[in-house]
Amino acid sequence: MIITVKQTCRICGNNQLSPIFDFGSMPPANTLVSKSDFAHEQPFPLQLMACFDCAFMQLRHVVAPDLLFRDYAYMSSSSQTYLDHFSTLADTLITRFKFPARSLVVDIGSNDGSLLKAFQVHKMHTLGIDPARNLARLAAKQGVQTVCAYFTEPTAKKLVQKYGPARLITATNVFAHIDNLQDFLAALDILLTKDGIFFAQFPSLVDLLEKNAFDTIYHEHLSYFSITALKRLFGRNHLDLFDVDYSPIHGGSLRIFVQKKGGGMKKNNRSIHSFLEREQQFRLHEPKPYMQFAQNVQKVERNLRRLLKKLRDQKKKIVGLGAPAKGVTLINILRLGTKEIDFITDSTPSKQGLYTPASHIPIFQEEVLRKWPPDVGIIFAWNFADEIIQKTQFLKKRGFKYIIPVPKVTVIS
Ligand code: JHZ
Repeated sequence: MIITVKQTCRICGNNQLSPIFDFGSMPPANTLVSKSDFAHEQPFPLQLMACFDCAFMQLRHVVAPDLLFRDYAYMSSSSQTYLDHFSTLADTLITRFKFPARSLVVDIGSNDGSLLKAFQVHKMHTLGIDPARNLARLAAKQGVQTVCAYFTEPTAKKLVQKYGPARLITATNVFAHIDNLQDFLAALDILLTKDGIFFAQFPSLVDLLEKNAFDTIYHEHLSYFSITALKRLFGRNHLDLFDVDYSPIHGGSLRIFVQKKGGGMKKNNRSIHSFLEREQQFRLHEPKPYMQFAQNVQKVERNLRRLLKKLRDQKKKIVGLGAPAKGVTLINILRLGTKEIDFITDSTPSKQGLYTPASHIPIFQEEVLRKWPPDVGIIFAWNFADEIIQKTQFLKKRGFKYIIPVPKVTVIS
């Protein structure tokens, strides 16, 4: 089955989910295409639902994971900011939990191995798990042993037999991709040592709604988590959420620390409560913030479309800076194409030479900005705006303008 409908809440089973926004039919955001693919592209519905009981959002449709993840365009190493972030994250986890050298660290959704490389600096044994064949091969070539698989209960059984249990399991920007959370948590229970730690990082629901990051809603992201929802989820699965903190990465991410029930880590009640309180104050249990969000989405759609038309009428050359999954989502929500955007640049070699799905805007390497200098650049990778602006200072001499699309359309000269 290529697509299934998820009628009930992934956390609590509630079958009274409320529709929040219908983005229409959209191609998968990370599936960049070549000319020969144009005739075979397949869009899928993208509809957002909320469970007010759990303070949680999920997609109504689940696209078969093999279609999204077996050949994956996104690479963690494509931004220096992100590499630095991983390096700090590894330092922080090693310092806090004092894992002995050569402890096993497993990264789920290990991508090109960027995070595990940062653990190797600390003399940890590392093992990556990722379903993307292209990335598993690439990571292995660079010295990061990677098993090409989804993290499920049967996979965890095989891994624990072959490699032994892990002291630390990490999952950065993976948890929202999992359809069957119960199976994922059962797999964790199998692979973690008794005193092991599970660390996950993923975009925060409050931040998504507050900062209007609607472009981060795409088929890969099945779930949009709050701490309220996660506390419920872990409580029911013999796991203990013992700490929570926050990182500004990717527009605002939650970081959770989990151990097996009865594990030795002291609960940071103060921090957990402060997150729960923030969610309560934001009224995540009520329709209001979700309805406000839906209005904000429409406002950005209107304003960006109007601005692009005005600039095009003035014969401005407009390009996209970065071709992240969220940029593809934004382009397709607004039904933009080469009429509005001449081309996009991206630092990831495997994205260069391809086209955005459905909208067919070409993606080039960043060096073309010197050869074909534009008048306006939309920073699709707005989470790395500082890095991109810094890198493209040479454009500013000519009165160049940047557009940042969210939380509201902003022009920077
Ligand atoms: P970036 C990814 O989403 C994918 P994306 C994933 N689905 C997920 O969950 C989220 O992260 C959280 C380019 N770039 O990291 C590189 C430049 O071209 O925002 C990347 O293609 N020049 C796992 O795809 C893109 O922008 C630059 O100077 O939305 C950034 O993608 C820089 C800094 C980046 O993730």
